[in-house]
Amino acid sequence: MTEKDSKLTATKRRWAAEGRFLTGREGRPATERLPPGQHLVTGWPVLDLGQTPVIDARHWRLDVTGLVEHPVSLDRDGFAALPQSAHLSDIHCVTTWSRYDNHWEGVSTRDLLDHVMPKPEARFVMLTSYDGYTTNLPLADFAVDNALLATAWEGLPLTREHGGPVRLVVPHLYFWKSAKWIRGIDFRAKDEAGFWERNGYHMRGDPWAEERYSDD
Ligand SMILES: Nc1nc2c(c(=O)[nH]1)N[C@H]1C(S)=C(S)[C@@H](COP(=O)(O)O)O[C@H]1N2
Ligand SMILES: [Mo]
Repeated sequence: MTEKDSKLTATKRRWAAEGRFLTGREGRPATERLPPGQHLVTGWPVLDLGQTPVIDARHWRLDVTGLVEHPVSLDRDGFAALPQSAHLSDIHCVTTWSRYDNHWEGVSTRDLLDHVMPKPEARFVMLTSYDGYTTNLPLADFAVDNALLATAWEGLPLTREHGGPVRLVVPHLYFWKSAKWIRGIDFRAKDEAGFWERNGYHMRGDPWAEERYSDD
């Protein structure tokens, strides 16, 4: 094993260990797929702040900053050079719709983490987007094995209205945590509220625990 390989293995082991402490996922009964208070839809609703940013792919960048060993500013080619993954997952929106079986392709958050190497004191991430949106989540949630920076849905490039060219998908949390048109990921020691979290939404947003609003 090279030194780099053993370092990667150590990081992956750390994410896995942190994931064990996640609440909610274990609390989910194996027979139930629809979280409480949700209803199933077959279409895919569009929800945003009322403006769809126009992002020229030639100028797109993803800046990874804060408590990481290797901060990066990735352009389209740098992002495409990262390992590519595919995941199948369900969407749960806090406005009560859920959509099953979404096929996503992109860069898994684990592979991004192995690229930037978060420092031990990093515990949260703040995501920023091209429309001015922000959202916060615990690093352990960001790092789950089926979370990804998605560039494709159902085999086609992610449309602009759904967050293309690149959006986050963290399937085990309400969908407001899955930032569309992502432009920055900042690693932090402390949890700070993003846009909806400042406006009454929950800091974590686990659909199985119905963590919809901050007073829940
Ligand atoms: N940049 C950005 N990301 C965002 C939002 C937004 O307004 N701006 N809305 C969030 C909310 S509330 C939801 S439910 C989902 C909606 O994603 P969709 O439009 O692809 O269904 O995106 C989330 N990510
Ligand atoms: Mo939402």
